[in-house]
Amino acid sequence: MAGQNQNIDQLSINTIRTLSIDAVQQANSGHPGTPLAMAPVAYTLWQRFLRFDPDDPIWTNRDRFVLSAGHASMLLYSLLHLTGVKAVNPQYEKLGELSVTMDSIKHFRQLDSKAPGHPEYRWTSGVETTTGPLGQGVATSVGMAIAGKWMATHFNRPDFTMFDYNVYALCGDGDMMEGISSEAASLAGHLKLPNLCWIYDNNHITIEGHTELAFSEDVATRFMAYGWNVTRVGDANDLEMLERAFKVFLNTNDRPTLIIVDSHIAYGAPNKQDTSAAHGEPLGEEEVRLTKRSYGWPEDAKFLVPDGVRENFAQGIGARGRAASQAWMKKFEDYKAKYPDLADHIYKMQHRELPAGWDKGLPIFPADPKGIASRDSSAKVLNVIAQNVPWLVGGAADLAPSTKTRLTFDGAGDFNATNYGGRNFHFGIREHAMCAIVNGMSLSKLRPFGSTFLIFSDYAKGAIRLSAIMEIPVILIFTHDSIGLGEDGPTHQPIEQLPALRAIPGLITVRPADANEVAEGWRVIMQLRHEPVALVLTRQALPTLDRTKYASAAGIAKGGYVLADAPNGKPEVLLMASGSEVSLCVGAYEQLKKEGINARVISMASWELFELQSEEYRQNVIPPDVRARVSVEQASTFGWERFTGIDGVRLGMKTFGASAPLKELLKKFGFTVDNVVAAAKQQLGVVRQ
Ligand SMILES: Cc1ncc(C[n+]2csc(CCOP(=O)(O)OP(=O)(O)O)c2C)c(N)n1
Ligand SMILES: [Mg+2]
Repeated sequence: MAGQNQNIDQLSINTIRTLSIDAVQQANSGHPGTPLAMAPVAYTLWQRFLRFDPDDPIWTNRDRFVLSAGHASMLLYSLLHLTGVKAVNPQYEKLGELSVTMDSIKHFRQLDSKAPGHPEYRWTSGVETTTGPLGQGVATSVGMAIAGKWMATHFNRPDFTMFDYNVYALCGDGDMMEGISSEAASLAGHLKLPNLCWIYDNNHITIEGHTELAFSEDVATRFMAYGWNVTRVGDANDLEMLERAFKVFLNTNDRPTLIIVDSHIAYGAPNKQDTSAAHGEPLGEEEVRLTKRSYGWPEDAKFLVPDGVRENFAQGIGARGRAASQAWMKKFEDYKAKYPDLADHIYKMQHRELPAGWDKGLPIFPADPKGIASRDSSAKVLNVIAQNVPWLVGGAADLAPSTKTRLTFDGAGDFNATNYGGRNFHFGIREHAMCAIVNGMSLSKLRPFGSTFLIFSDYAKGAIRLSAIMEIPVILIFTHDSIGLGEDGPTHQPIEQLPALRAIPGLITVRPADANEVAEGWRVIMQLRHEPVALVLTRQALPTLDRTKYASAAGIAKGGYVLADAPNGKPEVLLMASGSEVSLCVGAYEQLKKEGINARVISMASWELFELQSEEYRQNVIPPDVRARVSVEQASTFGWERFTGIDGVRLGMKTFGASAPLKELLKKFGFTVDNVVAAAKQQLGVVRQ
């Protein structure tokens, strides 16, 4: 029987290892090497340090563990299973059953298993964030650490430490090579986040072979330069040295800690250890047998959990986690009595609810032909809502003066190493890390926003699509949304970015046409609980439409709505646009009206919200029998066919833009009332023939 001559630590570690390789072997797919090597590291952390209650994996003040090396997912599933982590449903209800059952492990990487190829937040309880694209996990962990510090500053009171959790991320060579980890580590060091610990699996192996092929920098020196505390463990199997390293982290109160652990990928596999072959393919039946033999494990046993292993975890992380979470719950009762408002806010945040009066004082903008840029109207609205919602926080990647996302009211303050309660964040020129960090902040239940120019959404795409996969309500504010930005020219003028964002499943794009659509758009955005948003705004002024003459901006809640209609309600031609081009359509509508042509203007601010509406509503807005259709948008026309039909006209950008004043660009690229009128007439001609 396994374990007769192994102490319980070793037995538990080898259980993690053998479960992992058995699952990979059964799936005939996956990554066995790193779970074998890192099992002692993860074990030491979970069993001896992590304050995490397996019965309550969403306990607010739990320590977070992020497996940034997402390919080593079986390491995490083995831990979730053996520690008995319970499932929680999307309504935050604890279900009593295991998050990862043995059956899930036996069905690793199979349809509907709670043990998918890479760890997926929302799908498997206990997974703190979705990882797999290397670098995302570590960058996201910085957002979790930031949120921990912000919440501690905002909510803790003398005698009431409601927030003091730590964030641990396990990463590998791939994470270290990805640029996003450098962005994130640089900011974490600058912010001196003492609650953040990265563990670097320094195994010198990636897919193509030895890291000598492409990676020779001195990681320790690099992190010291970032201002991190760096410590080393020379042998991943040395539990006492690992314990010492975690204590160093816990005793370091003025900066983040990097623990560099030297390890051997596929430790114990006689023919695969230290080779890249152990990274991405199953060991093979024979090698699995030999590996088990090297551990003193029964060679033919599969998915074996020896007696005493579950009990060991229950006595370690289980007992410590439960005691900590129950003490917290008890303290929270007293806190509630003493600070009912703060306690109410903690509860609401955790459930992604809004505080009472969150939309109080939302501005209404009077009609104004000169108008206001949507970035400016958004600034006004954001600053009202942020005063009502204390945990609405965020910032920009060094562009706040341009994106107008600064919170300017009294007491908003700046988040920095000497003020973890500030609400304005300076992410620096690090768009990709910014979006991963806001993901981490959102996963910790702040309501974060990040902003930059729309063009640079490309730099952040890897993190943005994870917001959507995870279904978390981050708010991304993208300004300078078209050639309308003018002189900065083609490098700064977005063309394909809007369609690219619209192509991300689950991401809601909102491109308001005027100031009142901005205000109503924010009203919709704030109420989203599981959808990320890209709010797309202009640099240039947009006329504020006269809403006594045209339909109410509240229509934006439905994504697309009839803004101006044919007097008899029977349009001959549909003019559709989003954002800055809506007023162009209104101009064309007025001109067509004078000529006796019945047009309808549709503001299509959010394709995704529009598509959520009933078929009846959508057909009321876009009547199927009205075939004369024109779309206008200062972007690639890609995708507008869905609204215009293939026989409609799509006015848009077929090339990159140019550097010139806005007026000249509009003429050069054809965004004029005359062109919209001509397109409408051409459409009517085509249909009438
Ligand atoms: C952004 C990104 N690029 C590429 C990959 C594909 N990939 C998965 S694992 C891996 C190698 C990772 O090496 P390392 O981090 O050292 O992990 P180890 O093999 O040591 O476990 C690569 C290239 C990925 N998952 N994410
Ligand atoms: Mg490696």
